[in-house]
Amino acid sequence: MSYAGKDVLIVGLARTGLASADFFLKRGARVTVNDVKPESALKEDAAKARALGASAVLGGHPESLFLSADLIVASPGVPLALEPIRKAVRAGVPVVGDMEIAFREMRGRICAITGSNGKTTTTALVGKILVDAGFPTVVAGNIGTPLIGMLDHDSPETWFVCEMSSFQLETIDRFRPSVASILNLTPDHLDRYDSFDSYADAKRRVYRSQTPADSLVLNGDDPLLRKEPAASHIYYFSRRNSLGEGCFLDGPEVVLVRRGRRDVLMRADAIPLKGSHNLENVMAAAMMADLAGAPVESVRHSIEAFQAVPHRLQFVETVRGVDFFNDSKATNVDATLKALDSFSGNLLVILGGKDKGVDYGPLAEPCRDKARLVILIGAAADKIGAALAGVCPMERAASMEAAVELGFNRAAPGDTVLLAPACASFDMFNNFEHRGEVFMQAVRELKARVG
Ligand code: UMA
Repeated sequence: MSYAGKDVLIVGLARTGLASADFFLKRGARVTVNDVKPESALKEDAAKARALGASAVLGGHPESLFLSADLIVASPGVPLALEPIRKAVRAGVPVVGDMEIAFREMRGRICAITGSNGKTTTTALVGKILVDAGFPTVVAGNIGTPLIGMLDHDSPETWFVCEMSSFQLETIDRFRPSVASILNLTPDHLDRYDSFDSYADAKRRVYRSQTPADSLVLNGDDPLLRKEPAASHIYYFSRRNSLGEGCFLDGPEVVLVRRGRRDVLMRADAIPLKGSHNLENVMAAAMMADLAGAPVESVRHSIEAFQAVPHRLQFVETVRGVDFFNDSKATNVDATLKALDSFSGNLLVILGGKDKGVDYGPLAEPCRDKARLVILIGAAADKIGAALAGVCPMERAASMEAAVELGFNRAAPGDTVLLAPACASFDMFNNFEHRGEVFMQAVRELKARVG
């Protein structure tokens, strides 16, 4: 497809916007980048976009810009419900995301991973397994690197291992992964979707262009994922049952069953990641890597050598017998439930942040069973406090540093202070990584002070 001379409008000027501008300018398009934030908030990125050769229209979304474009590329953070985007769609202007554009040009194959939780760990693990097995591999997408910026590494042998959010799946069209996975479906992002069903439908788009030659790896333990009307070949992963072809737990062993063959991958207790949800992530990753052609031996070695991804149940320090874990990536209730499930008890849990319109009620039972104290932070503190009223002791902290201090002061040796906030971070921090860094820094300072 030729973009030469076309008017391309890129909405959202951050990582995806800049990488997209670069892509289209290199192909001779006239590129305008547009962002709701004013010039003063986007100085560096606006300068970079202009240096590449793009025009920048900042501080709003003027309709005329959208209606006059030949193609609109929406960044993941930009909702398609934005009025000028809706008008452009009605006027017949194509609106897609960077992953669709990248796919159309790519010669390599895609392994696409979505789900409500575990995407980043699973994506990183599949990436590591394929690299270790000697395949040319690119890891991209929601994990932090726009896919459209990685095409310099494209070849017919390349595997693009992509973490895909529901936002990114909304803007695909012909995007067709050779291997796809939905890890689980639980409520999230209900501030952007009108219902859980429309969020789940966005996730299901990952397989809609797949053919019988492609593979789909689904969580057999998630009742919502047991009857997917996919054209592709379905494999399951399950901790409970053996469900035809897939990756299953058989007593103490993880086994791969496919194409009439059964291989023991490894013992489950040899997996270095904490928590039963990570066992699921590992099974999904092993199945996908197997489908991509990685030898079983190599898959096993890569899993044994895999370290937790930063901010996902990451061990930080032990301070006077109190363990500190950073699960800042627990940005929704289900992720927090999984974090709580990974510990047997004696927890001091830091909860709160920016609310995403969800019900915190499901946290009550595990907090009653396992939490000695819940420490509330951020804008959602009142809402969570109301949902957990009478369940367990609760206290508030005005900052992350104060939360760490409070957790340590209330803990006894053998206890664990766990940051698993169940909320987005944007009320107090730039993003979940920033939140996790501030938490870990506060823990390190505490250790330096008290030894
Ligand atoms: N903006 C507008 N108008 C709007 C909304 C946003 O102009 O109505 C502008 C903002 O002012 C901002 C820009 O859009 O300047 C931000 O765009 P973006 O959020 O898409 O930022 P990117 O840096 O391109 O990051 C995106 C993903 N962001 C989101 O989905 C919110 C990153 O996922 C992803 O890593 C990156 O592309 C590369 O693929 C982050 C994320 O939070 C990690 N994802 C969510 C999650 O994991 O829960 C889905």
